[in-house]
Amino acid sequence: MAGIAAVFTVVALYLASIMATEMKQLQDEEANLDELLLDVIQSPQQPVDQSNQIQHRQEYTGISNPGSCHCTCNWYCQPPWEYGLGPICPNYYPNCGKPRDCQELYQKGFTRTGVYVIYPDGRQQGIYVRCDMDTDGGGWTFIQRRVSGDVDFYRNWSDYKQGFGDLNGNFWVGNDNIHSITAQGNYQLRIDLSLLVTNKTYATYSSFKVGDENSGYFLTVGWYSGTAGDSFSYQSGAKFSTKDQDNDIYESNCAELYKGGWWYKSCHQSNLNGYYGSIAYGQGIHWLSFSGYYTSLVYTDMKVRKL
Ligand SMILES: *[C@@H]1O[C@H](CO)[C@@H](O)[C@H](O)[C@H]1NC(C)=O
Ligand SMILES: *[C@@H]1O[C@H](CO)[C@@H](O)[C@H](O)[C@H]1NC(C)=O
Ligand SMILES: [Ca+2]
Repeated sequence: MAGIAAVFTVVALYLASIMATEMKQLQDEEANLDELLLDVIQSPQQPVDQSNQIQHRQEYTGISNPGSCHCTCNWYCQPPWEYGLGPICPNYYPNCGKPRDCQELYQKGFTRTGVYVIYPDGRQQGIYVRCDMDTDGGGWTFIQRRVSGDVDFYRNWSDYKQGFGDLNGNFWVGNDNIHSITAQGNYQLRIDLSLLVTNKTYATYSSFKVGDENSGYFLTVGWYSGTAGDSFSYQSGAKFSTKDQDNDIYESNCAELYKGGWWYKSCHQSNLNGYYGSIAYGQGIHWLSFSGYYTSLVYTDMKVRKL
């Protein structure tokens, strides 16, 4: 009996010593990482490759989502603050302090409507977008806007994929970007429309998602409310089409017939990327329940916000 007890004691002591060594190692690593973090905060300009440490730290603290921000540095107060560009943390946590949409900017105190940089879907490279910080509580990321006929919207697939136009005027933010933004959670869509400068209306959809390019930027939209009437639910379940890529379910090419790029089916009840000012049947900027098919809207915008 005594022999067995002695064996147990020896084994227990051995295990305890291994655990103590491991604890010591972990503590040392933690100290090193804290020093490293201090280093980064104190010398933000140094272009040091710390990808190994980043990975280690993320495993160590259980942070697996690079979009989640667990960094304590106050990047938002650093210039150039207008664009939400943070100079301090990015070397350490690649996406720390990088807003994923306009709502995150709004929540950090950027309450002025205008142009900002966001980093949707864990991207390292930011994109410029326009944020509406005024309408219905603010925090909206614009995906489309028409204010005049200055920008041609009768464009090809690759233009619609990448986006085009002028963020202070008329633009399409790009189908890849719309996909990236709406893939981050449950997004609602708000569409504001004007027929005349004095005749405004709007539509909201509590669910809006656009698939990736392989899906043809497949549209899933639903649950209308508002004052404009519902002229967008009809397009749900459609792929995107352009003059050079006919993905609609009509015998000819809707994008060619109606002069835009859109989620055409057979073909449309709304044509917000149509030809500015056109009074030809179906070719103008239409929202069927508000404008009909012969009057072109003078203003439209489409914007999204996470629910
Ligand atoms: C698409 O249109 C742009 C001009 O808007 C042009 O530069 C580009 O070559 C076109 N791409 C294709 C694949 O036709
Ligand atoms: C606004 O446009 C709608 C749809 O055409 C029309 O029914 C309504 O009378 C207009 N309102 C004003 C104030 O012009
Ligand atoms: Ca077709």
